[in-house]
Amino acid sequence: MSQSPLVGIIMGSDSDLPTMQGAIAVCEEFEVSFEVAIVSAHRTPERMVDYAKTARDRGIKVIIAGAGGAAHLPGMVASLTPLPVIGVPVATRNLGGVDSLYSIVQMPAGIPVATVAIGNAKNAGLLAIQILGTSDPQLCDRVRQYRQSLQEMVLEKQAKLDEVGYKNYEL
Ligand code: RP5
Repeated sequence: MSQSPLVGIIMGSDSDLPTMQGAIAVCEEFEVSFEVAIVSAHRTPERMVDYAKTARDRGIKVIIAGAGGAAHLPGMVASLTPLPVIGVPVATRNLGGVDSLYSIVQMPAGIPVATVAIGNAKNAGLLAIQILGTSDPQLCDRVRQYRQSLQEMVLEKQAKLDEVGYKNYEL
């Protein structure tokens, strides 16, 4: 996007990218500028420090950080910047992402990371939009419209359920 990015979407590895597409898709849908970067807490620690320390001055308002396993990226970035950080626990092969979730969610008092469900980068994207919406009424209105569309979707499903009955309902 040409406008300077408002949302920083970072991840520990390119293997996290499929998971993080959920956040990317939300930013695209809401037409919010964003950047995507691989920033590993363990493999590129100095790059992580540089990214976190310069993010605010570069105009970033919210950081979404995805990581798996010993998922230190969101917490370390949160400790290095006053910007809000949303952590996405990436599912892992051996422990299913519970390792990632615990690593991200159990932050010590004083350094919060807003943690979404395992693999739920979509919610991270939506929360980032809502944070930006606190100072952007138009964006806030679009969040309300989005919520309205969720309601309509459920009501349409109910209408279909009423019509065909639960035995014949196909997902
Ligand atoms: C973490 O290690 C990354 O966030 C990723 O989820 C996990 C595995 O990374 P790769 O070995 O696939 O590069 O740092």
